[in-house]
Amino acid sequence: MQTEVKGKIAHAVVAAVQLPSVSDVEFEASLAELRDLAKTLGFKVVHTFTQKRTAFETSAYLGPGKRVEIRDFIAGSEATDTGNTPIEMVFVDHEISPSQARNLENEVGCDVMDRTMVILGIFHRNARSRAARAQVEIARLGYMAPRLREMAKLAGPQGRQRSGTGGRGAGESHTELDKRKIRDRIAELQQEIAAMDVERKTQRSRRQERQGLANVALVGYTNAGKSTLMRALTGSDVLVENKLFATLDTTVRALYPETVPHVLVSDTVGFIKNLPHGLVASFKSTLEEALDASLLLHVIDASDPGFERQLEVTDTVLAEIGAETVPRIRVFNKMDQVGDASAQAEHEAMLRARYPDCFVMSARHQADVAMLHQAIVAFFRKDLIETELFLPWSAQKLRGDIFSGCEVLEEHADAEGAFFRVRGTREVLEGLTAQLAAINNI
Ligand SMILES: Nc1nc2c(ncn2[C@@H]2O[C@H](COP(=O)(O)OP(=O)(O)OP(=O)(O)O)[C@@H](O)[C@H]2O)c(=O)[nH]1
Ligand SMILES: [Mg+2]
Repeated sequence: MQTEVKGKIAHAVVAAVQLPSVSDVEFEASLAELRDLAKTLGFKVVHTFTQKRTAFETSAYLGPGKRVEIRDFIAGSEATDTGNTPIEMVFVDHEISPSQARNLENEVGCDVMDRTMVILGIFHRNARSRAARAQVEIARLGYMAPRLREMAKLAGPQGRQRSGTGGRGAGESHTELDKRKIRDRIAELQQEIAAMDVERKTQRSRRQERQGLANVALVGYTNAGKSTLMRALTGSDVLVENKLFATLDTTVRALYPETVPHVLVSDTVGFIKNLPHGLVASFKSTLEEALDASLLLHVIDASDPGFERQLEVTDTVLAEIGAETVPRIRVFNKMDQVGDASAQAEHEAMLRARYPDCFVMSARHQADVAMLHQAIVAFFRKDLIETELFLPWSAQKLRGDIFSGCEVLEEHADAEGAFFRVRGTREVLEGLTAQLAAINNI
């Protein structure tokens, strides 16, 4: 996307209608988020236009007076003698129809992008892997498909006349053809994704087969600090950026320093309010990692004034994918950004009162990260049991499995074999006992 004009960052304005059902706080939070999204796309938002209406204006989303106001503002920015940077884009905080977008563009005299297009644009730009790219393309095609007919209608009265004659007019068949092409392409991409899913499931079950692996998934609103925590908890170098939707693929790493049981941490795609429907659907498979997890770390940016709304959005999406029953720890992050020490203490007290058992921390403080590490380990250790195993000399090949899957508390040997007192998960211990029984029966 062209966002640089003569070495300067492209300027833009935001415009939005406030419907009666939307509170001022909610409205302001949504606008602030749209400005962040615009920034992520590389624009500088220099002005915000708002308007209270009982409904969106049918032809061009905003009422006529507001349209003129924006047109004048944009025309003023283009006046060569002022040294101003011209406005390149109007961002609209709702999903609007193509005809509304076209009419608005014509009237204000610059390009218009709605919220859905902005999010799709960011996803498109940030998608790295084959799977993420295919998922984003499906969502983009899905966004375009229902708009083709309307776009054809906009082509003028001729197209309508032809299709009105009873037979299939040129305009109509063109739309149909494009629609079919889109359908075919979506089907093709879905097949690709299905194949990748099979691969991913195999990898996943292989991971689970490797004894005693426990899974934690980091979930939460975009920019909450999930990848930063992933880095801190696993010593890995996953992508961290002060941008929305920096992460689109799930990455999995082992908790470091290593623990018994071994814990795998996955980083997931961030959530946002009004995530375009196509994206929710396409990213479900990514989010399914969260379903497989035994523990969710729900990361929340405690320094964001709209954190409660973000928390609710995440809870809702998790419920939608059926993950509401997975145990979770709420992690309020970025506490270092919450004012001075007394403001931080006050905020922390409020959070602890409202969300019992939550974690309040900063990913930038090593001591906090170490405590979270401990809390994760404690969660998995509470299910550990102790038992004794006897390994005859003939079964020494299981020795490696014992050491990798359990914590060995004691070991001694005699002429027959080795005794172990071990601590591990029920599944691992049952697995080992079954293997030992099989060996002893041979
Ligand atoms: N001050 C402060 N900044 C933090 C903290 N944790 C993360 N950040 C910053 O917040 C920004 C976003 O962090 P990420 O880890 O990329 O966030 P994310 O949740 O993975 O975001 P998406 O991948 O977009 O969903 C980065 O600039 C981080 O450096 C924290 O505890 N304190
Ligand atoms: Mg991330």
